[in-house]
Amino acid sequence: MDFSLNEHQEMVRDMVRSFAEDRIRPGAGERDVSGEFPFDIIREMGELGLLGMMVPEAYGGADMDVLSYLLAVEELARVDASVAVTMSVTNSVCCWPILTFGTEKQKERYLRPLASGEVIGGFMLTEPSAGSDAASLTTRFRQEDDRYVLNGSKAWITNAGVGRYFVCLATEDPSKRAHGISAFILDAEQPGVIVSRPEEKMGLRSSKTSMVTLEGAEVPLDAMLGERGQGFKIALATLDHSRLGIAAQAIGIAQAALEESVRYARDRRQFGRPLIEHQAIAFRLAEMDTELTAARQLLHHAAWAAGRPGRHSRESARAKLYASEMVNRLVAWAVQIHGGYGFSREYTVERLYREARVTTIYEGTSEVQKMVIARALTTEVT
Ligand code: COS
Repeated sequence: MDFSLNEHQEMVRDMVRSFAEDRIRPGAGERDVSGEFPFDIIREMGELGLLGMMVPEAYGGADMDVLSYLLAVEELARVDASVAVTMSVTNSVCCWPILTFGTEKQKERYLRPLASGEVIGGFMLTEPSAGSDAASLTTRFRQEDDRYVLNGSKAWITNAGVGRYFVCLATEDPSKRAHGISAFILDAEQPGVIVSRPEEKMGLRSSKTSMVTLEGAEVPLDAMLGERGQGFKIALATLDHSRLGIAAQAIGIAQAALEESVRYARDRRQFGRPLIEHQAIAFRLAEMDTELTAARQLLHHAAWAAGRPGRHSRESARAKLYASEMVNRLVAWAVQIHGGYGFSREYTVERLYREARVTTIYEGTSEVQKMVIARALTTEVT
């Protein structure tokens, strides 16, 4: 068993790390306050191939493996989780399902602009009354001559207002639950797509998230993704993939929390010596390092599973569950180590504390991840 990264993966990690340090870190704190979306940075990331990382070169992508993508997400999140989520959403819930379930024509048409960063992508599943119970969604579609027409409300849509192409789930009959749902590639640049004011979020403040109302939104017939009635399976397979990105985001935030804590514990003196020479603090840092490494190994194992044929729902759920719960413990400890300074906006750990919070919630709560894992257990144990 070899735990090392290959040369290519190391190169991607190093390249993203230096881009994140040079271009993203300088304005991260300011953007957190202003909520300004970093269009320039996202465009540059497109030029670097970071928005279509797993898209083959034939469609303008960087043609990289899942682990390279996850390393990139981690490096971005270590510096600015808002940028990381904008990037991971475009890669994993927009490019990935189009690549996996799309027709040749759809791949040619939608992946190229997404992979180059010309446009940003997203995913419209959640609704005001359909969160964890995703099959209860009520956004309706009907066919009208040469197009589908969609009506309903989508909630918590990341990249709404800044993105153009969205994989959108809608039903032809809510009573059919999962089996009535189809997936569409929706172009948000049309009058039938109405984006509300961005949500005022606790963290990830410079990534944009809004409610979207579909009022007669039109989708051409050839922009249905996969077969009619297969949308729910497409959505869940997409989430199996995208949850890896959220785990990577959690790991990046945790890495930053650990680094900030070690630095602070080395510099800050109390009772005549640096904090790190107090066993209570040193042991806490050791626990942080261990939990972080455990989460990373679980994620890399899930990335390996994702590269194999068949479903990897349970591996993704475990990685996302553990990493997101882990980061919330770590950021709380990081704030504690910083004492009063950790409660101040002047210190990065305050932002990390807020950024971490959503990771146990979006792309499936911790409770949903446990449902996925527990269901696998019930069928596995005889
Ligand atoms: N990949 C592909 N197909 C899947 C799947 C997966 N990971 N998981 C389930 N399916 C299939 C099932 O096999 C079933 O198909 P059949 O009816 O043909 O047998 C169908 O999908 C319905 O599955 P199930 O009955 O298990 O669906 P549930 O309504 O019970 O939902 C959970 C299961 C809770 C796991 C799902 O609703 C979920 O993940 N919810 C959270 C949604 C989420 O993450 N929201 C955040 C949105 S993005 S911010």
